[in-house]
Amino acid sequence: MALQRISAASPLEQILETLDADGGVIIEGLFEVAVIEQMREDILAAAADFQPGAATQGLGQDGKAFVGRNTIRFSSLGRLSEAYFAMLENPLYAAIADAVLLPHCGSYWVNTGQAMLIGPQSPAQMLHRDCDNWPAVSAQGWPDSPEVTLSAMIALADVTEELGATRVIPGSHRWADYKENGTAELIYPAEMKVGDALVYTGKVVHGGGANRTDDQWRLAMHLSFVLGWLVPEESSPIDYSDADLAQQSPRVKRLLGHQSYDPRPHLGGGLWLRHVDMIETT
Ligand SMILES: O=C(O)CCC(=O)C(=O)O
Ligand SMILES: [Fe+2]
Repeated sequence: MALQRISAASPLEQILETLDADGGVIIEGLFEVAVIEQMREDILAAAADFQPGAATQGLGQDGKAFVGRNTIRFSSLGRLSEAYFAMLENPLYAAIADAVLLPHCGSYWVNTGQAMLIGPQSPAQMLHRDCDNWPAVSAQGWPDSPEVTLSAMIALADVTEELGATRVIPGSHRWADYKENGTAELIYPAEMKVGDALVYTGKVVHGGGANRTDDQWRLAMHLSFVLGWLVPEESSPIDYSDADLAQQSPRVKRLLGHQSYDPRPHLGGGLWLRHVDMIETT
């Protein structure tokens, strides 16, 4: 089954219906090319400081195997590029995240914004579900458990199957068995032009593709959100000081952990408090 491609100019309802039906959708032109080109330039300038295969995802050798021997990854992208903050303000991605995540939380925050550069001659990444970062929540009541995370794989330059386009199994977000990750015949490569993004829920099976070229890099970045009552992958709250974010909007401050979590209108308590009080944004 193919992933659907939808223009960013399409009605939100149509995008949400497709995402709900397939678990992922390619949104053409989701991000402004000028913003993405700035991001690409800043990511490429920083990439020389990071060794291929060095990222551990916090899991040592297991994490390295997940990331890949010739893949360069790094995060804290707002420390490298103003473009990151513009991406966090993207109104369509915000509307999709609101629709998918706010039924389960008072607010969500950044899970990670991460450069994911797949080097030449890399094998495909193992197929997986991103919601498996929070397995107790996701496995309980699967496949009707809450959506915990929403991700975008964003093309920083054109991404082809040969370069290692993300492979997705449309419909796998509804499979009866949470542990079933499918097989290669079911995958669909999310080929994209610069500025397009594959938006997918945490429940859909996917993985980075093989880079079969001898000398080209797959230039993409990942930007994901997670429910505000779960711990994100990236420690944004300590990566950015209050002063770093002084000029940013309340939304960006909240996304980067500079605001407490208020569960309302859902049940739950206030979280991420300072001196038992709410951290407010202004
Ligand atoms: O690099 C990619 O295309 C996908 C990476 C991914 O899915 C992950 O690391 O969770
Ligand atoms: Fe993933």
